[in-house]
Amino acid sequence: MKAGVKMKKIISLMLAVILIVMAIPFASAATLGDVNADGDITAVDARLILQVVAELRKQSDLKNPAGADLNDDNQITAVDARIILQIVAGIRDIPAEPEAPINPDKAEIANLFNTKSAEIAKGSYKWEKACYYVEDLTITKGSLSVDTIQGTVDKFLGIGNGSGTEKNAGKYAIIPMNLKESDIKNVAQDGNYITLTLNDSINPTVGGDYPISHITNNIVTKTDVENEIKAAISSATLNNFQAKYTKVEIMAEVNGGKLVSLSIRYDLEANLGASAAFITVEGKGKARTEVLYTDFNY
Ligand SMILES: [Ca+2]
Ligand SMILES: [Ca+2]
Repeated sequence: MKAGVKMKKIISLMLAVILIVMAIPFASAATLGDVNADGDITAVDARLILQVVAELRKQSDLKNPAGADLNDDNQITAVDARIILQIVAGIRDIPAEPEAPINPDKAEIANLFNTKSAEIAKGSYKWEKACYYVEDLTITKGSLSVDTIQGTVDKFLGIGNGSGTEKNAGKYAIIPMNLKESDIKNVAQDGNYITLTLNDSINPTVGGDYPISHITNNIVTKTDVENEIKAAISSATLNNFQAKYTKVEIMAEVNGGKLVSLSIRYDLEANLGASAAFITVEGKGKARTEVLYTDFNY
């Protein structure tokens, strides 16, 4: 009898231990990456993260907001969505514990991007861009046809999607970068992925000494806008114009010392005032451009 009681005690103790052991990994594995908290990590979770990145959704609106930062760098970026897609594709394990982010040296990273962009600019590549309004162009004063101004502004901003090879990349072509340590606000590395954010640029020029000018030729200037507006309404003059480039981010995948992919994204906040005859128009808008470069042929 005594042996039986002892055995029962041992079995119940073992059961308790098993239950506790089972409960621990289950709780943590279910949270990271499963942002809609449906118990699975799927492409839906990646899409939700991208919506947060695109500001179409707030992180706090996610059922499991804490599960969105997969690389534990304290920010929600496209890198987190990509990690999910890699998990979904079976080429990456669910991170059991967030890895400590590496904060590489800014000067070193600037040098890496300058060297690598010069290499890939010489070869061939594929590019794909999306440009859309985050905040539509709004006319704050005046009554000149919004459609006319909108159409003109769309054109100079490059609103819409596009893709191709380096031969027709035009202003979206990769340029040998001229990044300086002082351009870089933040840099983070997650395995082969390096993400850096740059400081804002106000009224930059192509090839000028501005953070955005150091990474792309796709710069909108007052002259560009003036020419476009004059082409639409010949009597119009552009009285004032301000282009502010914010949220400038470069992300690259580096493997074996080579660049595998490169993505450049930024917001352009434009304020402009134009007049034609007796009409004065003031407006503002905010567009986001994302360009992804792949298939590098060195
Ligand atoms: Ca999910
Ligand atoms: Ca993150």
